[in-house]
Amino acid sequence: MHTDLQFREPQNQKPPKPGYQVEAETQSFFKTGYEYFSLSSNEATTRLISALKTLENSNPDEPYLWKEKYPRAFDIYPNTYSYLPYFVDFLFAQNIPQRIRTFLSEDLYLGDLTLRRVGAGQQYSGWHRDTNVYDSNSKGRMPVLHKLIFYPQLGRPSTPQLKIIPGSHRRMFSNRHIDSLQTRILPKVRIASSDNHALFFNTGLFHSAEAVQTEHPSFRLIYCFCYKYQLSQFGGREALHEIYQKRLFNE
Ligand SMILES: O=C(O)CCC(=O)C(=O)O
Ligand SMILES: [Fe+2]
Repeated sequence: MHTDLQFREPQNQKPPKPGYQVEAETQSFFKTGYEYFSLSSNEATTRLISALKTLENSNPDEPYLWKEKYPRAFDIYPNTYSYLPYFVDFLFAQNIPQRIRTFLSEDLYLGDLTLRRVGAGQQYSGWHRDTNVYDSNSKGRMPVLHKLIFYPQLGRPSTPQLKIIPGSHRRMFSNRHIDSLQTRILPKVRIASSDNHALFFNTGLFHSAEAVQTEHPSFRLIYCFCYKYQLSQFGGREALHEIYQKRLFNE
């Protein structure tokens, strides 16, 4: 006769609690959904910043051009990554792959990157989650992407760039209107332009771009990170995927 008796724990011996350890940074990232961290100064970063400064005053070299993606927001077209190698160099010079491993305890892959120039006027993008599920309709990429955004200061006074609501990635209401109430009542964190800081965040977090109120445009360098199997969602960027993976595993 079958009996499961042999699998029982001895009566007077409590089984140990399953033990596991989660790094403090991983826990913190899970809770807040973002990390705003200092960059180190190095040659690759200096090169990138001076290239951005040049682009502040001139158009990209032909055949590349600024193309309006949203009102007042222009991206380098047809893509940013092949315009200069500095955009990918920056990631490795700043140990971003290692940082991602610390925040998430796994590797992510680079799906795309874009340099965006935003001109003065009303904010081009208000409160949103890049991926949402309202009344069982989903919008945006799945699973949710993580982004690294660098808002360079380029020798100007620091200005507000983005607002985020810490922890909001863990708290999505299925009713859009109730969900958006969070943006009225919860504490926000403001991210300002800086040549020596960058933001890494879960894009399920509520975030909102600040209006540009200066004469000069404001820049953001946006990197989209995803799981390996999601790379196919970024059609036309296969060469970038290869460049990133080669460096990720060989450096
Ligand atoms: O341009 C910005 O500051 C924010 C852009 C944004 O919402 C995004 O990349 O998901
Ligand atoms: Fe967004």
